[in-house]
Amino acid sequence: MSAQLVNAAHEVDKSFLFIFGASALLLALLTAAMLWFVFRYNRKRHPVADQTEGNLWAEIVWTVLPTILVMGMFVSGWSSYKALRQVPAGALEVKVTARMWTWDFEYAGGRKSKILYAPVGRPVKLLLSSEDVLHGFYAPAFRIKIDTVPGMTTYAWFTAEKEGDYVVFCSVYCGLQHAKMLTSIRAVSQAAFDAWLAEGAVRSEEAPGRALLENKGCLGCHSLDGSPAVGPSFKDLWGRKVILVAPNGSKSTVTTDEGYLRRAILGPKDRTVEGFDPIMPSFGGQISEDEMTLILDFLRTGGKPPKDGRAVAEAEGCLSCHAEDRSVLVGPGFQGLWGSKVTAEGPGGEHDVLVDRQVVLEALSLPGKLQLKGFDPIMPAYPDLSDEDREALLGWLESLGTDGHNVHSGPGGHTP
Ligand code: HEC
Ligand code: HEC
Ligand SMILES: [Cu+2]
Repeated sequence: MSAQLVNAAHEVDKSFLFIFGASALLLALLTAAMLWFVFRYNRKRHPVADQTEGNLWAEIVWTVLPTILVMGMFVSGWSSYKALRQVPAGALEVKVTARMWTWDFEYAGGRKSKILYAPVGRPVKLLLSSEDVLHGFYAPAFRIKIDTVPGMTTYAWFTAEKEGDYVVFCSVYCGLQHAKMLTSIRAVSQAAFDAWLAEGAVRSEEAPGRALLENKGCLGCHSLDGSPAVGPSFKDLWGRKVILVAPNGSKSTVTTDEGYLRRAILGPKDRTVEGFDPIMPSFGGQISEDEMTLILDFLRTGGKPPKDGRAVAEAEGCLSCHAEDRSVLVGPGFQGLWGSKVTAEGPGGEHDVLVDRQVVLEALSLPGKLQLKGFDPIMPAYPDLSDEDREALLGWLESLGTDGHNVHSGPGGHTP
């Protein structure tokens, strides 16, 4: 045996065949001997039993033969075991993380995936661990089955010889969705693999929120389409009312706003959603603030592209009083408004105000509160804007603003 075996699976097969063959032979011999004794020494042919004591040859044969056989099985088993444990040099390393109830794969360079991509003909070394309980990585096509243990890294390797999809199971009973803890190994040509690896970084940015939920394993327990799963579906999660149950059984109703969702994800949780088991792991320390923003955005918008703020402004009629550029219609032009200083007048006289998120929110809910100098107080209130529309509008205004040196004056005044 050399350390450069192309594929340990063949060694496993050889060993299996040997042991199977030896067992089959033994079974055949024993059955034949048994039948022979039944025939030759039954009561008709052999009414009186012989008493035989101490047959040296028979004792040698039944000691030596089985010993040889068992040693043969050991040697062949050992050689296949060695092949499984000796990873050829130059193997591609992939990090495998098991968690209830999904598999994550991470490649050099940071690309992650939910199914294991492997180039045909190249040995792949798996470095396995678990985030929660004991699982087992079982890929029968490649004759590997190895435990994944929390807090410990185990390894295994394989070489795919043909392109195709090969199933991967979890081999350790690990809870409710154990049977669904499936993934596959997708063997592709080296060229296709390289292309996939290169394209990866770009593609995972397309829907970063969704990719994150997938990478963090959330989608193993939460559905996106409203279908029932281990946890509540993420569909329309934002802003709904949920009933929470405390360990002592008392119930309370909360609205799923940002603060609540943060706590639900980062824990520690003192209450669980009614009708569900308290098995959601707490992700405190595992989710950065940037990632949290992406997740919350995704939960809020359901991954739909954000609404176009300009379209909202048009639909709500803002553009009949406000121009998109700096020109003044009935109200100040939107361009450059955000982030600029405006002069407001009130009972206490004139004062400068910086137009920021707070000011715009107020303009939409209590337009009379801040009265711009030189304009008529006719800006209507928009108390019924949906959160989504309001955020889209704010985003759009912000994108038009912040050059800092704007002067807005009323229709009677002069435009800079
Ligand atoms: C092992 C399964 C599991 C995983 C993994 C999991 N959750 Fe949960 N999650 C649950 C269960 C069960 C509940 C409901 C019980 C409770 O409140 O703890 C829940 C509740 C929640 C809630 C509150 C939902 C509501 O209706 O109030 C949010 C938000 C949430 N999970 C987000 C996440 C996010 C984000 C991730 C990934 C970072 C994640 N979960 C990973 C099982 C899971
Ligand atoms: C009927 C005309 C009219 C419509 C429609 C209108 N505005 Fe105004 N808006 C004004 C006038 C006039 C002012 C300046 C007087 C004032 O401050 O109330 C103003 C002021 C503002 C300001 C400056 C901040 C402030 O508190 O004064 C913002 C921001 C603004 N509007 C945004 C909007 C948005 C967004 C919409 C659409 C959802 C909208 N406006 C619709 C007339 C209008
Ligand atoms: Cu498992």
